[in-house]
Amino acid sequence: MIRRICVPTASAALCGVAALALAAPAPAATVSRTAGDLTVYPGQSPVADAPAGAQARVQAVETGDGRTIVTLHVTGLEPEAAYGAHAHVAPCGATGAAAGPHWQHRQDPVTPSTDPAYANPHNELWLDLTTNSAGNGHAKAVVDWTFPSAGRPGSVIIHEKHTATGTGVAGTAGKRVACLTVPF
Ligand SMILES: [Cu+2]
Repeated sequence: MIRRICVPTASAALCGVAALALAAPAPAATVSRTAGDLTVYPGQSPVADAPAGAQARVQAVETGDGRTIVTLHVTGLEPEAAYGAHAHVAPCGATGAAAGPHWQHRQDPVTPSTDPAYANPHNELWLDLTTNSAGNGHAKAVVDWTFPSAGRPGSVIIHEKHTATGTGVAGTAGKRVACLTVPF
């Protein structure tokens, strides 16, 4: 049996198709929903900074079949700019560094993690986006796992450029220009 599953968000519905076995999977469940002013770290980047007053909204949904969907919406960033974004391990602090490294599903034994086997969008939450002419943008990450009961990410960091994927640079996206604390 094939059923269409839709998850309402503030702006639209996220829809997917799920195949149901004899026993129906658990229904989709919203894990967390966070919205607010971004903590901005001005003057970090000549490429794409984060203006004061920029806002973000993050929602995490467990689909009920072992997957997790995380969405990011931003407003008030620089227009037509290519930002990187990821879930990081710690909440936002006074500097971008306070959020710590990227949160990983399978922890890379090497720090910093720039090995594409670990620093990739299946093992981390990558939410890169390009803003429109008004400075607004959105991104969605879909991963094949759910969050552990303890040790979840603490924030989403916005970086000055899109995320690199090559060996030795995987996961890097330049300066940290803004942050939203997200209790995932
Ligand atoms: Cu990051």
